[in-house]
Amino acid sequence: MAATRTRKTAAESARKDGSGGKSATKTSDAPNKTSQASGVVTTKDYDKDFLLKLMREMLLIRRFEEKAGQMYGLRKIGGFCHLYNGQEAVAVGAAAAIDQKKDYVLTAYRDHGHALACGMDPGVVMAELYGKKTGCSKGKGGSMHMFDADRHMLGGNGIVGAQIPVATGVAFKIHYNREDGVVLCFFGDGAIHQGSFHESMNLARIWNLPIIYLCENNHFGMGTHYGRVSSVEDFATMGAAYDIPGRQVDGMNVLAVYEAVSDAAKQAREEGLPSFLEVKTYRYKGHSMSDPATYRTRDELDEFKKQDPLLLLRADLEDGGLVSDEQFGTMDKEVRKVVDEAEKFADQSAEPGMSSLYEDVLV
Ligand SMILES: Cc1ncc(C[n+]2csc(CCOP(=O)(O)OP(=O)(O)O)c2C)c(N)n1
Ligand SMILES: [Mg+2]
Repeated sequence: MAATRTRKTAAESARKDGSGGKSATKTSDAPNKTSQASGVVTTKDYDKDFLLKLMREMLLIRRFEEKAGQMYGLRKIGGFCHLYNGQEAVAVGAAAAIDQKKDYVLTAYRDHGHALACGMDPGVVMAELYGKKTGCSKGKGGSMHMFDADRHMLGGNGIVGAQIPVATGVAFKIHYNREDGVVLCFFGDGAIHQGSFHESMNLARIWNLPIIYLCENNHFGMGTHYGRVSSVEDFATMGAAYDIPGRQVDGMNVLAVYEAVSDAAKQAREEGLPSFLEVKTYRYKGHSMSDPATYRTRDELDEFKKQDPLLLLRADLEDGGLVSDEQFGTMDKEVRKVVDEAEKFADQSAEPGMSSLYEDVLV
């Protein structure tokens, strides 16, 4: 077996700049203080086209989710549906840091944003929401099961934490075949206490697998605040139990996410080491379409919206003279058109035939 054990201590593994070590920032209900405008990470070191690409992708996800919510209300979409509004910077910043030709992405059920950030066609994603046969899972998976083998986007999982051991297996395949890839595994704060997460972290360190465990801490697992169900509030410390560097990241700042995932991917690719990122973000909508989110106050939501990832990046781009109000308006118009066309495509597509009920079913 190629899975040889070449262990390094956490100190040896930690990056020179310290980012591989845990950040001991105390978490709280207050929004993250580091904004794109005032924080460590700024737009000035980045290429304009790259920044505009990040902006457009976040905008596309926001407009797509708004449309999905609207169409759910009109009963065009049925079943489970979990929206990603507020978390756009996480999927976009992370996906921009990997190479999907050789790297892989796995995530949970709140997956529309990840699918779009991975470059999936908005029409195909919307058609899946509509349960149409032109959808990425032929209309039989729905909102929770976005999938695109060509783009190495291996889903979309409805069982909390189920993707974590699967992602670890994909990382083992890369390691075993001596490939150059890295696995980016997203999951929520509600998944962090699943045994499968802890078993996976342990195996990943014993075998030194090239995987990034990325916890999107959006503050809630259904209606429960993470602080009520976790013995530690700083999740980033959890990696230490498995000798895996942990780091806390501002998930409202797309560049902070991009940088953290770039570092982790480099470490995985060059040293074959796993890492763990706790990315602090906030979910604007309820858990799913039926949740009025009465377990939080309007004031709390409004506070987080003040550091909206799109507003912050836009403010930075405008401050730096990289984009004008008018240019932003043009981008928004173009993105809205893409989303309208995606909806039209989904609406006009055919339902899967009855005979397809038995296709792709493993018995
Ligand atoms: C194994 C398992 N237990 C319980 C559920 C029910 N459930 C669905 S979503 C959810 C909360 C998960 O929260 P989190 O991981 O933080 O993801 P988020 O919804 O915030 O994106 C739970 C408990 C489930 N789907 N699977
Ligand atoms: Mg959560």
